[in-house]
Amino acid sequence: MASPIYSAAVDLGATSGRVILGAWSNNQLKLTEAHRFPNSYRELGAHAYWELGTLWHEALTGLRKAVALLPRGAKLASVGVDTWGCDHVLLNDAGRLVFPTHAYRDNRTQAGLAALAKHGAAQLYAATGIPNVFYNTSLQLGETVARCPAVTDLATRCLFLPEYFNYLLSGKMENELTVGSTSQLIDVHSHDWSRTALEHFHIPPTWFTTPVLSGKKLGPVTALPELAQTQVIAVPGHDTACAYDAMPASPAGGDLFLSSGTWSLVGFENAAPLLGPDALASRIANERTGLGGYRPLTNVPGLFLLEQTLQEFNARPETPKAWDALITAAEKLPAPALLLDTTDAAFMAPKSMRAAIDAQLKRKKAAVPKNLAGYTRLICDSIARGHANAASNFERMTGKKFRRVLMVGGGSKNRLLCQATANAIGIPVLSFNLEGTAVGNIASQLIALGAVKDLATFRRLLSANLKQKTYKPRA
Ligand code: LFR
Repeated sequence: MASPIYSAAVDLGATSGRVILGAWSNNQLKLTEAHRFPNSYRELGAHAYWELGTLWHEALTGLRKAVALLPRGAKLASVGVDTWGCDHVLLNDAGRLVFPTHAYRDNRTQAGLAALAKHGAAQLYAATGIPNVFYNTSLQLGETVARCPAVTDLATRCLFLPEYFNYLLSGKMENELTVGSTSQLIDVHSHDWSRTALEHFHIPPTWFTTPVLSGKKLGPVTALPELAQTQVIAVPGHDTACAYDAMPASPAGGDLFLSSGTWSLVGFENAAPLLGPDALASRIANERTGLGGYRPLTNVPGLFLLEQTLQEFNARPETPKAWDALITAAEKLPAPALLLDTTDAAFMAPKSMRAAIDAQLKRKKAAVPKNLAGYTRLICDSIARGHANAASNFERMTGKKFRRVLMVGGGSKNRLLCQATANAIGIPVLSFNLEGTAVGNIASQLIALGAVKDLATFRRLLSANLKQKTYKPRA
């Protein structure tokens, strides 16, 4: 038996981060969670920022723990980093941060969002394939440059968060395509930055270099002496691109992908982008795969609504048993008479999620839920309706008929959400108890190391060993 190949995924989400150790042997991937930690943005005055020092500290702690898990004499071959999209740092050539790192939920982009909606959204959609959404990097950098113009004298580089962590690990500054494609600044027809978009937002083109594709070896880890022989590999830096790579998709097609977490990313892989007024009105984002393909998707507000509500009730279930009790109570309730419009701007970063939900219901003259189970039921059914709307938009625009939904991420453990999604779309949901983002991250490393031929091979091998649960649609 060949000895296993060990790779680590640093996988940072907006509400939690983890470092996962992958061991590949006999065509099977075994995952061990080395470290998990909470993450949240913090408000300072009127703005919201990420705590990068804390994230870096936790990433290093996780890597040390991953190394401690290795059998005697074994080496960590590689490490890759993925994070949520859009957020970025501005640096000078010496790698010093010259501007604080805002969180994408900061409301600083509202004026730009409204201005672009009035003028320019369609041209930018034609250029980048990305709709006008409040979190876009384009709006964020546009605001930075307009409000703090001196930043253009200080900054020489813009790195997205996974690229910044790659830099801290390896000393190499590189932009990468998948996370770049969340920005609304990549040309939808090439693998490079869009001049049209950069000019529109007055963003210096010199801040970026041509993005590398997934699998590029950046060099050995320089940040930790014990990892001096470990390669830093540029994996798909965008967590959603990693999650999509991990989908055990049928080679025959017909699968709709759903990565369910803070957001629900509903989409599929396609040879070409979906463009034009209908795609723009349906908020379809033509994000990119690690090798430059297209993954048209809709970003449906997801479990952020539930997470925030649980926090407010001070009742976040801490164990699987406690989760089960909450979900069982919610399932027993009658279906809500009216579902939420989860795209309501009031749900994006509310002071109180419960109050925002109640306000929408009152506006629509619907009764507010009586208890936490009631909110849980309403939120899950409403998120599922969002999934179904996205699916029917894709079918209308492409003439495709999806046969199954493949679901990964935290939400795939929530049977209420899985069942509601099957019911709302009317096709089976296959849920995989899979850390999709970490698996996709490690898949790219294994391919770059030559341990697996390509992504299709990885998916085939992965499917052979995956546990799945099927939710058939019910009337
Ligand atoms: C999910 C995700 C989404 C992106 C959102 C904001 O974690 O990366 O794909 O739209 O976060 O960046």
